[in-house]
Amino acid sequence: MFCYQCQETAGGQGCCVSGVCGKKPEVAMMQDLLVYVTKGLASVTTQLRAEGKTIAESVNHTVTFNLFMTITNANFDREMIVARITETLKEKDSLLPEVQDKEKLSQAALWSGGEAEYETKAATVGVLATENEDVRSLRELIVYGLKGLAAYSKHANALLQEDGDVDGFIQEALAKVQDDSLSVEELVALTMETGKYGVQGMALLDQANTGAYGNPEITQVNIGVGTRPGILVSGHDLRDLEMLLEQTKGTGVDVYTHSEMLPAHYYPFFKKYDNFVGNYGNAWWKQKEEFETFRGPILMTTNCIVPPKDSYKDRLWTTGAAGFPGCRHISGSYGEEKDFSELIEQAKTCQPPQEIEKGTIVGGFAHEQVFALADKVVEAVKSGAIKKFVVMGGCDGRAKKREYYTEFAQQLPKDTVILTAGCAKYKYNKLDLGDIGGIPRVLDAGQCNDSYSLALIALKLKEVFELDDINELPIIYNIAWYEQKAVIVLLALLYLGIKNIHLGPTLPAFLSPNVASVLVENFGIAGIGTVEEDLKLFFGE
Ligand code: SF4
Ligand code: SF3
Repeated sequence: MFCYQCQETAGGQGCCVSGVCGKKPEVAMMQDLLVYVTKGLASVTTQLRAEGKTIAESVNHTVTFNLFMTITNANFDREMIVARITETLKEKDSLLPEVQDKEKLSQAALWSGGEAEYETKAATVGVLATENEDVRSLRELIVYGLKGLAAYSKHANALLQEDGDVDGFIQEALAKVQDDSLSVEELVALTMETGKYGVQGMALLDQANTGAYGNPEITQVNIGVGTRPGILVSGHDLRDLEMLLEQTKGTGVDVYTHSEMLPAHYYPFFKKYDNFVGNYGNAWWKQKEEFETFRGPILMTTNCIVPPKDSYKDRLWTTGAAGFPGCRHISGSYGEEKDFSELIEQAKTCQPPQEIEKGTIVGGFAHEQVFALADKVVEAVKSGAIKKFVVMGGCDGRAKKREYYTEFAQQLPKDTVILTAGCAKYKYNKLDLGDIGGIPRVLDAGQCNDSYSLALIALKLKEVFELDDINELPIIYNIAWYEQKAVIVLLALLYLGIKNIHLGPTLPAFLSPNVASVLVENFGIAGIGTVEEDLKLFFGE
């Protein structure tokens, strides 16, 4: 196996023996093959579109679902992945006869085989199949961005929102990364275009979420526990949460959020459920301790799954693109009502969660809420009460080096406000950082996809202050990354023209030295230093 798609990759180089995330080589190989056959399908659909044909929504969904399954920590179930490969080949083979000019198709589009051949084929189609290091780097940067974009599209699709342009682009880009005739310059341009569609995909998801559940609003979220048994929901899929809340009504079972599901509390729609008690615990990587003490069933709607301990494995359930061998999976396609009854029955037999924290945390500062506070914010900037905003969104992770973000938040000058989204916030959202004239110093917009809100807020401030360039705003970007959703967020910010983003705790292993220098020269991308060095760099103090 070879995988270097996430920040925790072995030795900062690549996982070759087994994944630091727990991904076994036999799973990694099948994921490589799933990506390959999905590229083949994308080559076919892209050619069909060029020939004037329309592609069915179900085919678009196959592509996004497949990519989502290969995101870090989403799916560890080899059998599920093998089944997807078989289905995808079948779908591709049924479309193939419709293509008029087969010369335009990639090798992946023309390959087909039975399960017995998967292993041998997988060994030839991984990341290292591209020999030129810079081409490989750009191809993977694009594919990882597409994985993030596919995940966000899939969440929007779950709420029956579609954007055919985004799907068309994902497939076209997948077709292009197989094309050996593309130059490095063309691949750089395709990277930027991926960012453009990243913005469009996040906008689609924002519309889907706010259309279904209202605009996030300032909310105090309970981090303590109640006295009844509970179900813990993690991941990013709000539609799954809605179905679970409906089905737990009046059952005596409470529902709590974990990690990336926390922002669900900010939506007006979910406030009507009396049994929606609060948020339990912290970011994804604390699962081993927190799922144990939770005592009830846990539903993983997406990434990030930490391979479970035996002590709670029978309480861990997956749905959607998530999967783990030996854990029960709840099926249900787009628009279908999923049946959570077994999980709810299990909850009834469990002890209430053990209290690990008490109190509340505040969030809900997505675009509309911040726009509603715009006068106050603008006044605070004009009066000098707020000197700078610091975007500290992105992912959390286990690396010790990430303590940097806690210290950085603590040591920031008191006239700065942190804007955040994603699970990176758990590094500082329980510190008492105070407020500036009633504006909390940590404004949490929501999930990682709600980084879109942060971009809208920046654009709004640019308009209010009548600036020509978004980079003239008093905003610093110090972003943490872990998996591929963060890659699409980064590409989206670059597309919006944001420069001098600091990315940590380490730069991606998949950036070759040459590709990294393109990013440094054109966008001023940089890593992080020590807290002291960086505070000096940003504030000259
Ligand atoms: Fe390694 Fe990350 Fe790939 Fe897992 S996802 S195998 S930790 S690079
Ligand atoms: Fe977190 Fe996975 Fe990235 Fe969605 S839950 S931000 S790491």
